[in-house]
Amino acid sequence: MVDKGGYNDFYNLLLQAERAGAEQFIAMRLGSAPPLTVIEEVIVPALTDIGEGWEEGTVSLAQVYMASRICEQLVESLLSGENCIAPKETPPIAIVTLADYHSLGKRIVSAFLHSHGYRMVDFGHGLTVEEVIEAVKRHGTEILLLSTLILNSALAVKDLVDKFQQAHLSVRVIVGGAPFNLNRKLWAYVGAHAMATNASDAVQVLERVIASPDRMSTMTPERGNNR
Ligand code: B12
Repeated sequence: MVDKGGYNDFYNLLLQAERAGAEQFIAMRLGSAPPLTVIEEVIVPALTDIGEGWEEGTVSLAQVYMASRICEQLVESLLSGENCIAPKETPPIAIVTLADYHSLGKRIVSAFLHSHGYRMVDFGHGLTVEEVIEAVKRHGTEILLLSTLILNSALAVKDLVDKFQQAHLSVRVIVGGAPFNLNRKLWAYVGAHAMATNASDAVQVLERVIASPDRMSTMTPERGNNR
């Protein structure tokens, strides 16, 4: 059997659509770790593995769908009680899922940042390049966090960045999501300023992007994950 660290049982409960069991598993984990850690160390890797199973043909789309529904509700309930520190002074920040409907990553990243004092406008998910540009103009966004889970959506970031330049909009773009995690050079190829591999890294990367308007030469050098 594949070693799924501490979340093997949770992974199996998701595949069997055992909502009550999954909730119980998470409740037990909360006894020893805070909600955001449980999300990053249990829920995100279990869903990622389910996605890999789907790609390999061992998991059905119905199982992916049920697993994601259960996780969405778990994430919402875990995040609802999350404490947050006082808002920080920042340039206007926004977050959006470009051109696809995988919304869970965006939800988690925005909750992590919120709990660290970063406030941002959520443009929603499934927006086109043109809709994002309109929203950026309307809100005067200076830092845009873009989540994409489908490769085509990740490639559309290049078009978006080009159009920002053509429209003389000075927007710093931070990207994240499966295509960028799979190909560690993609963020630079699409013209983003930076990327982060997960929600905890997003906090650190956002801090650095706010502090320095220049494009990052590596993504999160402290962790040495610029493969
Ligand atoms: C759950 C899921 C779904 C759910 C989505 C439910 C929802 N409300 O989000 C459902 C079943 C609806 C779905 C549908 C589809 N899916 Co889907 N899905 C997944 C799956 C299994 C998990 C995604 C997920 O929620 N993970 C948990 C979240 C929390 O993790 P995350 O999004 O990666 O986010 C973390 C980091 O990436 C990062 N991050 C994310 N965003 C951002 C943004 C910023 C700024 C930063 C800094 C960081 C950051 O931080 C997050 C927290 O750590 C992935 C597999 C995978 N490897 O990702 C496939 C996957 C993304 N899906 C895929 C596909 C193909 C589809 C469909 C096209 C399938 C179909 N034939 O219909 C549709 C498309 C729907 C659409 N148009 O958008 C493919 C994409 C492949 C590709 N090369 O493009 C994947 C990779 C599966 C696979 N291996 O083939 N899917």
